[in-house]
This record gives sequence, C-alpha cells and structure tokens, in this order.
Amino acid sequence: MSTRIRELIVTPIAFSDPPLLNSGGVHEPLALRVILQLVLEDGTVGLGESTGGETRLERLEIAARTVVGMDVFDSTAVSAAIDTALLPTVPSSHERGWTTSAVEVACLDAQGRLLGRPVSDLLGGRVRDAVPFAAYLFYKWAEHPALDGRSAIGDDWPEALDPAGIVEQARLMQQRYGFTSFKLKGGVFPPDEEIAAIRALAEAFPGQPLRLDPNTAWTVQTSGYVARQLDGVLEYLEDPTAGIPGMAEVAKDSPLPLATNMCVVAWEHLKPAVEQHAVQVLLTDHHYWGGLRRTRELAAVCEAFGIALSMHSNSHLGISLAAMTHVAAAIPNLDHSCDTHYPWNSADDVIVPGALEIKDGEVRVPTGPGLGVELDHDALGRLHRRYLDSGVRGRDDTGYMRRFQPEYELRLPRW
Ligand code: GKR
Ligand code: MG
Repeated sequence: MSTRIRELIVTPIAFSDPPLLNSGGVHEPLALRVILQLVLEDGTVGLGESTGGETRLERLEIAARTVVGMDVFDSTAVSAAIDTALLPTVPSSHERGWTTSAVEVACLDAQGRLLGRPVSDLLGGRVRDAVPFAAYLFYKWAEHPALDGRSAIGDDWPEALDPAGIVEQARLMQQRYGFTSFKLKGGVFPPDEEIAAIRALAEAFPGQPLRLDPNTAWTVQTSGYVARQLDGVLEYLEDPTAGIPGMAEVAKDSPLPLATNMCVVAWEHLKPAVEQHAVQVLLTDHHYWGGLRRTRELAAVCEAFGIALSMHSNSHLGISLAAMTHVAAAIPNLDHSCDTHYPWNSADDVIVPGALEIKDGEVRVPTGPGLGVELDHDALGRLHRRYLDSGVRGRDDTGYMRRFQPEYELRLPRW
C-alpha cells in the first residue's frame, strides 16, 4: 500500500445563499467554497473544504504543487512544506493557515479511510457521540431583490427585520432542527433594536442560551452599554468592538464574558489577549487555526488560561460540517454549542445525503472511515459549473448592499 500523495485536485464552487444581513452589508446570492480531493497513489481520496475567492484558490493551487509525492501520514511535514511555499508571498500566518488547514483535513480523511477509523479517533477519540450546535439567526430580507434583469430569488425563510421576525426565525430553526441555543448576528440595526430582539428571544425561549455578535459594529462605550443591558440575558457577547486592546477595555467593566473569532485568529494573538484579559471565550475554527489537530492543541492552551471554547462558522457545506463535528467531538473542554451556517446552505451540498443531520440541535459524529462523508461528483460538477458561469470571484457583502442602497457605507464602528 502506497500512502504517498499523487495529486491534490482543487475545485472552486458556488452555491446558493440567502440575503443575510451583517455589519458589512448583505450576503450575495452565491457563496464561494473550494473542495479538495487529495488522491493517494493507491487511489484513496481524502476530502477537504475551504473558503473560496480567487486569492485563497491560488494559494491552494500552490499547495497542490507542493504536496505531490509526500506521505499522507506525514501531515505535519505537509503543513510545513505548504507554509514554506507560501511564506514569500503571504506574510500573514493567519492567511497561510487557511491553506494548510484545508490540506490537513484532507490528509486526515485519507488516513482514516486507509485505517478504517473515523477522524475523531485520529484526534484521540471522541468524548461525545453528538455535537451541539446553535441556531444561527440573521436579520434577512424576504428574497434577493430583482437586479439588472435577474428575477428576485426567494428561499425557505421569511423576512426577519425586527424582534418578531427574529423570534419567528428562531421558532422555525427549532422546529426544523431542534436547536436549543441561539446566536443572533447583530451589527445591522441600532443597538437598542438588537437588545429588544434578544429580550424577545429570552421571553420566547426561557432558559435557552443566547448570544449576540455585531462583528465590531460598536465603540467601546456602546459595547459596555449593551453588555450592561443584557447582563443575565446573554451567555456571552461576541466581538462587540474591534481589536485586542478595545476588547480588553470593554472587558474591564463588562458583566458578560466576551467572545471572539475576530481579534484572536492566529497563535501570536493568544499571548496579548491573555495578558490583557481581552477575551473569556474563544471561537475556534479549524479552517484557519492549522487544521483539526492544531485546533485540539488550541483547546488545551485555552484550558490552561481559563478561556472557554465555542466554534466559529462561515457559509459552508457538508465536508466542513463533518470536520467541525469530528474535532468538536474530540475536545473535552468544548463549553458552548458550536456555530453553523449549514441550515442556510445545506440544500446545495456536495456530499451524498444521509451522513450528517442536525437533529435535536446536534450532529451525531460519523463513525465510518475518515470524515464519514462521500463526495457527490454530479453535485460537485454542477456547483463548479455555476462558479465558472457566475463570474463571482470573491465575497463582497458591502458592494452587493450598495446595488440596492447606493448611499450605504461600511462603517466600523457604526454605533
Ligand atoms: O456570515 O455574515 C456572516 C457572518 O458574519 C460571518 O461572516 C462571520 O465570520 O459568522 C461569523 C462570525 O461569527 O463572525
Ligand atoms: Mg463572530
């Protein structure tokens, strides 16, 4: 049996996304991802999934040239080789992390398939059989409005632009997936309106954990105000303001724990964040922390410094959900339910249906070899064709918003 890498196939895809609002604008009708197939000399294939966009795609193509001939069980060396290849043109370790992470997941999937063991076993074994996820609530338009001769594009979720709309969305999320915790993407409306939405959720779902994430839309002062208003209502407040010093300033007087997936996104951010007591909860994300094993190591660092753990998500499909589930299953100190965009995007998946299901707010950890999911080659071909035909090559929430509201400006902080 040869465990050497013969080829890394990198396929950009585009899939449907509803008009979800955030502090930077609104999601476009198509979101981008890249699917990896790591082919070994014996024909075994390991899968990976990463965010899309031309720049990240080019880096994955560099990785594809770098890994040929390497041993798939040597995944630390594979990551190091990719890191070295990117170093001259990509100074940010966070940015290089996006590439090394995607390939590491594909290596682990291939290893698991060769050994007949699930990826969670390769990470030390699972400490839970099912991983809890939170309903990810967004303010949203009823549909993507008609534009430049294109008809309006509808979806399965009604408009949500006020507290009643958010509560209705949360009820639908609960009915369809059984979620028992909720995260609201904020930074869209003035803070008092978002405070009202959280209070409405608290009344509708008593005792069920809630969190709010305005993606740095607020000043230090506004963040403090919201934290005091929602004391005893939120389990944590996520990225209210920008940067480690800003978060540290808010944390000094905040009655609520502060969480981040924005100011601590690389290893070198941990030391200042700990020294300044800037965050009490870290949202991990294997897509940029170096992969699944590095995420488990990150969990141990957080444990050492008393930082609680949750998990971040971006618009994604099933290979990512499988990877998130395996690593979350293998982390003892996962303190909060994980984020996932999957309900917004799962209708357009590239995996064969049936392996992953969100039920009772949880995903059961796949027990088959590797990640436990299979690629649907027809779906991959269809979504790749859509990528090629669409001409969309990057995410631009602000530019898309301006197509409908030309006066819209990206301002952070806005309030
Ligand atoms: O999908 O609009 C979005 C989110 O705002 C996403 O881009 C963030 O990365 O979900 C993320 C977060 O928690 O900050
Ligand atoms: Mg966040």
